[in-house]
Amino acid sequence: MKIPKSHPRYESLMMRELIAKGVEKGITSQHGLIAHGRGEAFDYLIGEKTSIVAKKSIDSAAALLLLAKQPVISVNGNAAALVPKELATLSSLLNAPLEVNIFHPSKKRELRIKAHLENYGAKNVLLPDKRYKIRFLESNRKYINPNGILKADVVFVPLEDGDRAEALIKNGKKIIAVDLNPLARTANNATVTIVDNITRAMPLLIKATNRHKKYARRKLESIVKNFNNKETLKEAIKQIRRL
Ligand code: PTJ
Repeated sequence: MKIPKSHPRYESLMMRELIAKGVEKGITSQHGLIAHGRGEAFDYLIGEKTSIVAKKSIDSAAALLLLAKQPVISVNGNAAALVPKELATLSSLLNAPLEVNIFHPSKKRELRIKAHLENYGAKNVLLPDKRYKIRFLESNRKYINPNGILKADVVFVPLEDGDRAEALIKNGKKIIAVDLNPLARTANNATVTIVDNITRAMPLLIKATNRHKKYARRKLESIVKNFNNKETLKEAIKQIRRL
């Protein structure tokens, strides 16, 4: 469907279009439509723009990713549909693999997500391997790649389901989440939560990573040390209440 640029909800409608197309192409699950709707509701509440707190989280996320020994970017059906190019760019900037990890099991969808990311320039896309799993998790998301999440110290997990974020933390990983819902379990379990739409957060994260690449390690460490996720979430909730 052609959406006129002059439409007051142009960006929001374009996102819906990407998600709907993702389902048609077999990249996004049907449940992804519902998850997107939940995200939209929270986006409306935060004013559909990146807040100052979210910008701080993005700074801290970039520093944490640059300090990581083995960062990995986890990709599900929604993230792949919304920001494939940005995921590929972040992956090459950090020299970090993208790892397909989906909640609703489908080998076919995993392969389609991988091909879709590669179409957008991704060079290193890993798939889960049923011989390897993380502990403390029952869902399909427990299966991981031995060269990806298994070895990773920092995992970037946009649009997560709360269970896995918690399990990854219990497995000793640091987690960066992007979630529009500051009350979500994922948001509360993550090391750094970016309360923003992934479509706005990804370009800013790429910019911050490029900027921070020039910083000394000590400066990156101090950015991470001065970040407090609980306070960030409290502030994000306060902002919604103030509207
Ligand atoms: O591809 P799969 O099988 O892995 O499935 C992916 C979904 C997203 C369907 C699955 O992980 C799921 O059901 O997720 P949840 O539990 O509904 O959580 C999704 C979270 O992402 C919710 O807290 C939403 O508010 C949030 N969210 C949705 N869209 C966006 C978002 N956050 C940031 N940007 C968005 N565009």
